[in-house]
Amino acid sequence: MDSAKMENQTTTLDAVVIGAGFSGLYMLYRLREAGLSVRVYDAADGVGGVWYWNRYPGARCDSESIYYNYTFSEELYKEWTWKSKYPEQPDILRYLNFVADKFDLRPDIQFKTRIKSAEFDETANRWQIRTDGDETISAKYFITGVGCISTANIPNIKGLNSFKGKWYHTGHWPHEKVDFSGKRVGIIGTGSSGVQAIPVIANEAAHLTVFQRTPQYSVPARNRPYTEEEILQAKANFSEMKRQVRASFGGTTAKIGDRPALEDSFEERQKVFGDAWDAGGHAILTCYNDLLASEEANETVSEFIRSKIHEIVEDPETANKLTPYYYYGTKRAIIDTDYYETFNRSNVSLVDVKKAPIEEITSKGIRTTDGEYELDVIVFATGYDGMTGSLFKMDILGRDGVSLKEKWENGAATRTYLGMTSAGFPNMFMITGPESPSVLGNMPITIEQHVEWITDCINYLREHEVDVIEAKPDAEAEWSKHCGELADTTLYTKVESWYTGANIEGKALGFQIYVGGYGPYHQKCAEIAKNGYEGFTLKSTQKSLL
Ligand code: NA7
Repeated sequence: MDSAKMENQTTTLDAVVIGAGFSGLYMLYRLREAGLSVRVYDAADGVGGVWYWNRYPGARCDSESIYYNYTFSEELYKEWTWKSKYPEQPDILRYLNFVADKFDLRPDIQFKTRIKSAEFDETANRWQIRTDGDETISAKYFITGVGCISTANIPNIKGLNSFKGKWYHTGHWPHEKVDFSGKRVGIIGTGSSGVQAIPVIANEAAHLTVFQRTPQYSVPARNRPYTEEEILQAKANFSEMKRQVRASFGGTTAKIGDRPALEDSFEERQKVFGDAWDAGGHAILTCYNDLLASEEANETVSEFIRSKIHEIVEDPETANKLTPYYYYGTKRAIIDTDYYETFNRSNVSLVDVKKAPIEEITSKGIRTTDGEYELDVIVFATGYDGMTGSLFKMDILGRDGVSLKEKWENGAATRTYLGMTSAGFPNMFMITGPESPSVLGNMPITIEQHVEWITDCINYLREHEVDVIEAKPDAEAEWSKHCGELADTTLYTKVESWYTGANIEGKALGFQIYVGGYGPYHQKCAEIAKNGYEGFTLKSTQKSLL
């Protein structure tokens, strides 16, 4: 189907959606079902979003497969079968391709096209959107599904161009296999991507040198194939699972402990943490109800993981270098397969680049203040310009030609209403935008809620002949304040991480995630809709409704 109209070289649509990942695919499905003409644009030449680009060795999701799904279609849920507890990148990409085929989404997706700018035309009450192919699209609704971590961060290290070997970023991995056999490989970065890639690359490379700036806590994933019985049970339990995840704190059925950590004795806590460690995954973070709120409580779990690092890593000096001291869980909690064990291998070495920083990349490798490391390949596992990076890459101009970047002072003053809209940017919606719960949980669940809320909102506007919806500045200020106050009750704001923008040189610091949990957030959004879109100004060209 292609219901776009071409007028004077301008494509006219009801809605433009950016991104063909989990967000964009579902948004397309819903809006098309609602009878809108809609087109999704994506720079990639296939669906998948971050899962299209993140093809690095070991890439895997840290949400359990049975929850890392769309839940809007029971038929879809029952038709797809996951192989293992934590889905690997090729499987997730296959899943999203399966979804695109099942719902015949591709005809309304324009691949290999990047949106360069979007400007709100106040006379026509429409968005004028331009692509990198100089196509202009006029759309009533402008919807971003650009993901929270999709703009790669390649640190500005002197000399990269002079490097004679090959280099890659984990978020822009080649489609063909990168052969590390017999190679001297260096990897910079030990976040989730580095922790997943390191054991896999170490298995293949002649030598792997890990350049670590901040040591990380990581907990074994204990990934394994699902049994047939588990799959049958998950499918049979679909309706109950869907109900639970949508009302939950983080988009899974995981229960949060019912008591503070210090209510238990040291021995009791060791048992609780030990059981969670043995079970694997993120269970350890939810054993008690105050691990992310109380410094003392957090220290108990942090110290437990530190003791595990020292148990696993044979060389005490390496174990010391690998030992973190920030509050566990305030940077994205990582789960792994044999991460710490990998440092017992004779072909792996660890370089502390906080102590001896990287000075430059030379033609032969990486030079730190301590010496030069000769390498054939450099892997940047250096993360992303999160939350706002992909939004700021486009020139989004709202009322009076003010750009989103200007309004948000380059991230220093990010203000949204519900993390989905921003005053001065009418008829624009952000799926999992800043100040929504987004990355603090199992993304597909919160994406579905956003997509459904946006669809309901657009349907409401159409039914009530409303041309323009726009967040009121006071409602937005209130929401941003609320998000900040909630965040300040946690330890998240006390640690530098990509959540706070601290990983990007020169980026303004600010914690931009709603920490109140998926369920309560979903309820709040539903109430606002029920009250006739409280906090928004709704205008029609004939009449002003509010
Ligand atoms: P992360 O979690 O942002 O990790 C990036 C890593 O790269 C981290 O260890 C950084 O150290 C390190 N880094 C970044 N810049 C440099 C420079 N200039 N020198 C040395 N080391 C550097 O990104 P990931 O891709 O691993 O994971 C992103 C998310 O994807 C993850 O949270 C999941 O949600 C999925 P630092 O800690 O900043 O000192």
